[in-house]
Amino acid sequence: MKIGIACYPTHGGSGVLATELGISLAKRGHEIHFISYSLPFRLNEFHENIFFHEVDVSAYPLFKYPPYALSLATRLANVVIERDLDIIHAHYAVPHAVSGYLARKMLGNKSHFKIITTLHGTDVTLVGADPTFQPIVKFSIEESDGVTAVSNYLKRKTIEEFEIEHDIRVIYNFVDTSRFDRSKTCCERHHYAEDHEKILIHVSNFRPVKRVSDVVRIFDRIHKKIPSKLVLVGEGPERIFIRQLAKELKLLDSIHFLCQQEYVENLYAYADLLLLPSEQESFGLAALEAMSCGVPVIGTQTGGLPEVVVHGETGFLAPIGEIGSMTRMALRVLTDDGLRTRLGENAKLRARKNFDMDLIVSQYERFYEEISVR
Ligand code: GMT
Repeated sequence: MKIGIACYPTHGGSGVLATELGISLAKRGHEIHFISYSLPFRLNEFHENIFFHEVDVSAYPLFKYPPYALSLATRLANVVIERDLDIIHAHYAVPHAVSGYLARKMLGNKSHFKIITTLHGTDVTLVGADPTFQPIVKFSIEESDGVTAVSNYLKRKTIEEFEIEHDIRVIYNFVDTSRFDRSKTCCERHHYAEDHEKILIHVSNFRPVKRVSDVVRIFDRIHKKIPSKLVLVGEGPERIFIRQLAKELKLLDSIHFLCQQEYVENLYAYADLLLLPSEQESFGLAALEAMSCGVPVIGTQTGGLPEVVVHGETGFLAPIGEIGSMTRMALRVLTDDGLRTRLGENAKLRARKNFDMDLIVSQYERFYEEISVR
């Protein structure tokens, strides 16, 4: 099939997932066209069957806000015609699904491509709940030929939020378990911690919804009890405040602030625990990638995270903001080698059994086929 993927090119989960999906589909022989404002993260190597089409947005003085959705719609319509696409797969409803709809209207009978929209989370829970976007998010979902959600939670939430009657297929996020494998990665542990210290890790886009300050406060309590280091991976609006908090708590020497990492699996290879105390998480791709590397997760009972992390089996979940409980759970895991090994092994197995790339990409392929013949 010839598939256009419209996505954010950034390090957010939706962009990562869209890119990995495109790479995997290309390996299966499909022709993949990424359409975005810059080259997606994780796509910087040569891949056969993959093409990138950049969306240029003109900034005329009259435009206070350059209309990206319109430039994207125009580019999508061009690529559909030039490359004879069968499908546009929009990742994150706003603006990708809306631009896909516009492209279809622009082309009329010249093309019969299908629009598939994958809902990732904040497009429904935050952006979608905002009254300025709510009606257009609902419209773009209803006008898509096929809609997927990354968890059962997100499907329920979408139906509740938008009173959608359109069928929504749950297709979970996936991980390349052969790449996210502790035994295959290489990095020098001693760069991050002494032999006797434990390593905690947190990976996110540092938005308020991730509650990174809870990560630092949990670490503060742990650090007072056991020798440990915290590795913070990612960039985003909260990062500056988090650094300030770390300074106030006199933790700057014990926290490594790393920017976005292309090969985060190298860091998971030595991590003892992932902290993910998010306010909302429709799935939690970071949790899955850590689990695939055998790293237990301490997180919150929120959104779709319990569909990924099984409490007591692959990690522990607590109510949002319960720093005390999360600290106690983390200390248990860090000080009990047997428990940590058991959770890590279970996590690795769960990732392989339920969320392996091959398994989930096949589900997307079947969904494309189903929608194409409708
Ligand atoms: O808000 C974010 O964390 C970014 C967002 C994205 O679209 O890039 O992440 C969402 O999509 C990921 C991939 O499907 C999910 O794993 C994340 O749980 C989800 N984030 C939230 O729901 C907060």
